[in-house]
Order: sequence, then C-alpha cells, then structure tokens
Amino acid sequence: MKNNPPAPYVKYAIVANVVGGTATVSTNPAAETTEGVTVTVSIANIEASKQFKSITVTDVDSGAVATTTVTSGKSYTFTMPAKAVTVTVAVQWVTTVVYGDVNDDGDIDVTDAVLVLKHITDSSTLNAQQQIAANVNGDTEIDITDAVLILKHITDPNTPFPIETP
Ligand SMILES: [Ca+2]
Ligand SMILES: [Ca+2]
Repeated sequence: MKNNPPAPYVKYAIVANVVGGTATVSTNPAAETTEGVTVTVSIANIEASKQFKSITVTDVDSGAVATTTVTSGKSYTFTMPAKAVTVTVAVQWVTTVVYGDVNDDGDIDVTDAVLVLKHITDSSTLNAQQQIAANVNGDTEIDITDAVLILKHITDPNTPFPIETP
C-alpha cells in the first residue's frame, strides 16, 4: 500500500458492544478516530430490570485501555490508542430483593408461601436470589417458619418480617 496518509491522520476503528442485556452505547467520535483523541462513550436506554455493571475498552491486541468516569453508569472517556478498539458495556439484573416475594412478581401472596413449602419438601429448588427472599426470619435456613411468616404477612401486610426489623 503506497498512499497511506501521514501517521497523525490514520484512523482506527471503534466498535461498541453491549453484553448481558440491551442498551444504547454510542461513542463520540463514532466509528473511527485518530490516535490521542479523547473518545466519549455514552450509555442510555438500558432495558427495564437491568442496570449498568461495567465498561471495558480493549485494543485489537487485547490490551486494556484505561477509561475515565464522567458520570457513573452513563458517560466515560478514554484516549484513543494507535489501534482499533472495542468498547464493551456489561449490564446486569437489578438485584433488589423483596423479602417474602419469592417469585419476584411484585406481590407477597400464597404463591410465595407455596414456593417456600416446595423448597422445604425438595419438590423444587429456589435460586440464590429466591432463597434470600424466602428466608424472611433471617436465620440460617429456609423452613416452615418462613412459610408461616409469609402466610401471616398476607393477612397482616403492615407487619414487617423479622429480617426487616432492626
Ligand atoms: Ca410473589
Ligand atoms: Ca428462615
């Protein structure tokens, strides 16, 4: 290749990815730029129930490119190296546990108590987050006490679970 432009004007590609869910990730400059330029990464429109987890920028040789936080979870900058880069933004489930809402449907009802009973009798297994939500008295195991507390909560929703009581 003969007619390469002078080095300062060589442009390198910028590719943006999202893993773990969907979001809009854009860069400025977009698509490509020259070495030494400050690239701004903007993250928006993260899908419902997901939240920002991490951002990584790697060059074509798998080298890490340092990022600077402008607004956590929303805006970051990095200095363009003399290589193409890939920007990867990871999103993850929002992990807020509502005690007693074992199936995480927004209600604490008999379905949740049944799930606890099924877990106790080994007819189904709760996942890690469900086990936290199920253990409403905050002891070391999920047992009939938790199921009873959930049933009591249905009839008296204003009484907090033992784990929620200081
Ligand atoms: Ca529920
Ligand atoms: Ca318990």
